[in-house]
Amino acid sequence: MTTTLPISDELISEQNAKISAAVLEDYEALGRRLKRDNIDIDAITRKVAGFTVAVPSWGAGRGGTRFAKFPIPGEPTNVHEKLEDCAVINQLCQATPRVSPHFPWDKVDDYSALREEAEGYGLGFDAVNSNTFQDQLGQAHSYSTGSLSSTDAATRAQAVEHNIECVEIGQKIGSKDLTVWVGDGTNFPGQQDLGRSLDRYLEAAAEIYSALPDDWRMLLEHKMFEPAFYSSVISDWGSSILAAQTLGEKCKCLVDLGHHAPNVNIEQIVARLHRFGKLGGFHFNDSKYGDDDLDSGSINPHQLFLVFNELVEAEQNPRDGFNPAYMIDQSHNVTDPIESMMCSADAILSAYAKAVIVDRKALHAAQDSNDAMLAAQTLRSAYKADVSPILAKVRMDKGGAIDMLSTYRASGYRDRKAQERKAVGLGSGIV
Ligand SMILES: [Mn+2]
Repeated sequence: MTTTLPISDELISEQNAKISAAVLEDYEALGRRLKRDNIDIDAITRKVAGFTVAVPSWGAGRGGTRFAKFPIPGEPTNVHEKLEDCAVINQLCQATPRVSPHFPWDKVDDYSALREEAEGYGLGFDAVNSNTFQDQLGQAHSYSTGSLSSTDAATRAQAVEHNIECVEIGQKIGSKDLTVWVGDGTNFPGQQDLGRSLDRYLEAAAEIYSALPDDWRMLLEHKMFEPAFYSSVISDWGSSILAAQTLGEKCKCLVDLGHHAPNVNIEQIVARLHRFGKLGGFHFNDSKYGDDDLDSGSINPHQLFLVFNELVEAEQNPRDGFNPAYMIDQSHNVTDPIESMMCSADAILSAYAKAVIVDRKALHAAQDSNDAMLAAQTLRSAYKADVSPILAKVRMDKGGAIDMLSTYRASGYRDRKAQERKAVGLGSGIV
């Protein structure tokens, strides 16, 4: 199949030509600055060029809140259009070559055709996401009583069956991970027995686990609250790691930045999960108050850097293997989702690059000699570095856009799609 990318290469080159000399100038200046600290900028650039993060198929549409969704003209209305938008993101940012699908939202009749369609855009598929947090039309049993932990055996069986179907679909499209997030929980003290509901969850999850192919992983995503507001069955990393350890080797934990109480030390959770070989995935987003699903790095870029500091520490000193599935998981309520995901990929790569230039030897030495200030300043020095010339050069070298936003806007892509695509209906958003 020949590759047809949505944005013309000529436009990208034309836009890049206006600023490529400035990028190279800034890159050289940064190279000289890093060299004084014995850091080889080209080595950092190679690491950044190798870093990728998946985008969620549903992120290509405008999300929404529990209150409203405000669609934009030209928004994707099916998985094919979502793939096309994801292709734009990857073409311009050159860091998001995989799409994480969601079922049943992305169901089609022919999955090998879907895989080929994605490959035509230079895209592959990442973790498959199941959905047992909402009822689908014609579904036999309602998830109003929960899914994997429901008190109703038939509902649990239906949830298990759906997850196994997701694995089967995933095998056809080249995925290797199943991400399981359930909204199961309670709104009233005493509504459910907190111990027995976890028993039911573990028993049902074990059935999914036993259907996993050998080279697959099951990623458990915890979330403190919402939709359940008193208790959630897999509410925190403690419940998640205990469940993952109970289920077995192929079961890992997935950390979503927004799924914790405010001020929780998420970087420490990352380090803990890695310590026990259970860090399987990470969902990037940002938040101010709760599970806000705001754009990565838009509120607290320093926290993102500290998380990456632990991820890079784990990458360089893997204990029991280290191969986390990285994905952007955001809801775009007031922006064009393509713009949001390109800028988020940039924020994520920037945090990664800063974490890579941390002088780890100096950091470990300061830690071992209990020099708190020097340790903190070692991190701070990397955080303060403006790594944008590295990111811009990586994009330029890979054929992406130096200035993603202006190139995307100059392409008129969304306006074209507004003419071609049917309008999206109103409705409430996604969680
Ligand atoms: Mn998530």
